[in-house]
Amino acid sequence: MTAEINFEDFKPRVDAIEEAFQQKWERFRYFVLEPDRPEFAEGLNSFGPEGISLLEKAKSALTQAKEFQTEMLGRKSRLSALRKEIRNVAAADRGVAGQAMTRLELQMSQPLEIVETHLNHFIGTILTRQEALDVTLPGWRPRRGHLHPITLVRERIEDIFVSLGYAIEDGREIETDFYNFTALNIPDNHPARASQDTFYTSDGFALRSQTSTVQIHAMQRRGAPLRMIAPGRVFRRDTPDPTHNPMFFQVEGLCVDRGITMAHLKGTVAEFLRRMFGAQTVTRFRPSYFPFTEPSAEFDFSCFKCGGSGCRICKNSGWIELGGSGMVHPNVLRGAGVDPEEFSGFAFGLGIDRMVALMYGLDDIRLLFENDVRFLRQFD
Ligand code: FA5
Repeated sequence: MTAEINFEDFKPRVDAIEEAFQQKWERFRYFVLEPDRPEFAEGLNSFGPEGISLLEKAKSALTQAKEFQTEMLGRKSRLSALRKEIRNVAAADRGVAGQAMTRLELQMSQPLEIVETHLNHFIGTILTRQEALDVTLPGWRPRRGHLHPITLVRERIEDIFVSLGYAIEDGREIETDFYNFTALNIPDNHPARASQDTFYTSDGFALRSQTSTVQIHAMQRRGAPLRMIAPGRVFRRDTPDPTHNPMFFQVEGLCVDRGITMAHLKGTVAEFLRRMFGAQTVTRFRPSYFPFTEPSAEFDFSCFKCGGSGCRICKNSGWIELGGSGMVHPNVLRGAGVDPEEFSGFAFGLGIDRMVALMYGLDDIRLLFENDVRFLRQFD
């Protein structure tokens, strides 16, 4: 049987628990204050490093307060162990010992309960504020996109030719040897057929190297008479530089009818360029050679910047080179099923990318395909 203990011996053990409580309580004492008091937030500072948010600190304080409560008042606490000893206290002292224990228990449990309630309230307020939605705030307006400069110029070219009575044809980007070369009167040994100049697929198709291929498709499909333009992408094995890309855009033009002459070609190109660059624009034709036209000519127009006196854009020549043209070769008409005895026609082709560069004063056409939004935004 255990020896009886009196209150004198029991009391120091109660005091020791209280002392342990007081030491740790120091950190939690701010939280019995109302959570909107500045001291409350200050008290949280010891619950996490400087950088973390008040919310994180409050969550950590709440976890630690719960651990503290378990340590002091839980089943395995010193208080709980001491409570079991009460029956060993001498009967005369048992009442006071019991009262001392109850007082200590309340002294610890009540403030800790307040601390937990306040911390929960504090955390709840922050979460509500974070999730709050101000329905009166203006919404985010999505940024409107805009057309690429090449598309802008292509559409302008299309508008002009549609108003001159031309249809718009859509061609294929992958072509057979026949459409890319043979039907265009390009002989078997012509350098353009070499793989140094043209991209071939492994099964013998070629990426079209010019929009002239659409001439053949259009004549085969529609027959003569015919007026069409065909804007589109073309591919050449050119090394990129300020005026070359391996992929670029051309516009092809074709007019086939009875009695079409070089005069119609010159009149059409001159009218197109006047509408494109202004009434003062002058056009000139220089003799040239293309296998699919005879005679052939390249055409230039007077510089839209300096009007012909010479500047940086026209490299001081006063003229800007734009494209190739000519009277459609009888072999091409015949190959596409049009009788060259009855019909004649003219064709022309020009590069859109260089035209865009000239119009917007770009000194490098590679900018057009770098997809740098800082560059593209300028065309909004
Ligand atoms: C032709 O492609 C002919 N098909 C034009 C033609 C059509 C002649 C109908 C007669 C009848 P050329 O190879 O010169 O021609 O190219 C025409 C235009 O494409 C050039 O004036 C130039 O503006 C543009 N061009 C050529 N190579 C490139 C390139 N690598 N990058 C950007 N533009 C280019």
